[in-house]
Amino acid sequence: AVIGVVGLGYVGLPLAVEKAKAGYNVIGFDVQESKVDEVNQGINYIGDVVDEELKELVADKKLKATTDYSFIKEVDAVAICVPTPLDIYKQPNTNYVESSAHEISDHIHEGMLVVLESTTYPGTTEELLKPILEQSGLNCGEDFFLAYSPERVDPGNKQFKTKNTPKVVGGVTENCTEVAATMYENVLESDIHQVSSPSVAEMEKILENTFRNINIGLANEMAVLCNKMGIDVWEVIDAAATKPYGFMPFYPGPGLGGHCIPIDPWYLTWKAREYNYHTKLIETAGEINNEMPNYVIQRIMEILNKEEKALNGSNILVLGVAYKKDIDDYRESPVLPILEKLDGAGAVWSVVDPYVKNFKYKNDFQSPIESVTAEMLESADLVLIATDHSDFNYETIVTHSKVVYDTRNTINKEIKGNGNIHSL
Ligand code: SAJ
Repeated sequence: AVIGVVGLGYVGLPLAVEKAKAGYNVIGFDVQESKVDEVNQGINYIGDVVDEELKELVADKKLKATTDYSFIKEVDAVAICVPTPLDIYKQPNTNYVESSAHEISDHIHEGMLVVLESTTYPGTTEELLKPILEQSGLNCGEDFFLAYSPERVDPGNKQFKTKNTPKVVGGVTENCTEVAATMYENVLESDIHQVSSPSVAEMEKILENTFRNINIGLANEMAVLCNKMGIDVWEVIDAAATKPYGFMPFYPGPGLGGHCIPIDPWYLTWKAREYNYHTKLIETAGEINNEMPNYVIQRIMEILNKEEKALNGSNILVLGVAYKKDIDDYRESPVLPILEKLDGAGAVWSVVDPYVKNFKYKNDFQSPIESVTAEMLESADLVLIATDHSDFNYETIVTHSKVVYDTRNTINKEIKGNGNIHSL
């Protein structure tokens, strides 16, 4: 059988590789020529995909990529794995989903299975996708099958990958669910959990990520309060985590990054308005998380004041710009607003990141310094640990820095500084 994957990013490329490894012939579709070319040369641009596997699958003609969506007519099943971002008004932008649906609708044929994997508001599959696909004249549930199955890719997670992470599947009709579940059973080793509709599957994904967003917001609120009360919030969380049931630790940080957790809850907030419902908890957690960059700047000012220095004119060495440790993705990274606020306060900053090769800052690109040196540490008025990459040598950092502001609690207790380490 031939399977199509539309969107060759963090979700689509690993999925395409797994489907090819399961024995399907896979055609990957992407609008970006560069991604298509790299896949066809066996070059993987996603850390989680193993180079050799991709090379082999491409060489064996099990996997190819194209920008020509007319090849959709050759596939028996197609998974849509395109971005679902927010626009500047925090409104859902489903343009990529819609344009993919129109391409598929132009080339859909009898018996085809279409699965939407992108995280989106409940109702997208049945209200948005289904009508576009039925413009082909084919009927959903009879002539073609349509389901929603959320992706659960955790970039950088060594234990849970596409292949062994349980999958939820909800079809428009019973047989849509069956057909979609069967396809995933042939591709994945993990449990395939069937639900009664696409809306249930869409909503459960939003619940997963909103759960994280809100609990991180709670951790951040605790951090701000504990700082005022002179209580070590990290010690508090570790103590709470000794509870063996009913508690799960989340940690405070400089803010919420990534292309999912800060974004997905707002898809629900937007849809809830259609039902005259105000998602107060989601919005409050969002305000708390979005306030963290300001909190970081305020703490930096406090710490510099103790050294009788103003932030204005100070040299700030920022360690890490990626939105979380040991990955190269800086989308929505809280470090970006932190840099803007440092600029606004007249500070001089430079960024070190061993993973992120360059990042878009205001209207141009910045290239982070690959690795940190003793000289850089010594010449900084304050060293900000923004991303707790494993590659940083925290011993060296503490030894050579005048002042360290560790927003990730990475410096473990063994590394005794000269009292120059400040926590979030
Ligand atoms: N963060 C905190 N405190 C925490 C956990 C995370 O501040 O306790 C921050 C991180 O630094 C990061 C952001 O939140 O900036 C998001 O981190 P994340 O760990 O949720 O990672 P993502 O966004 O790469 O991937 C998540 C997946 N991660 C986990 O469940 C651990 C999962 O929720 C989804 O599969 C994925 O989003 C998605 O694509 O929806």
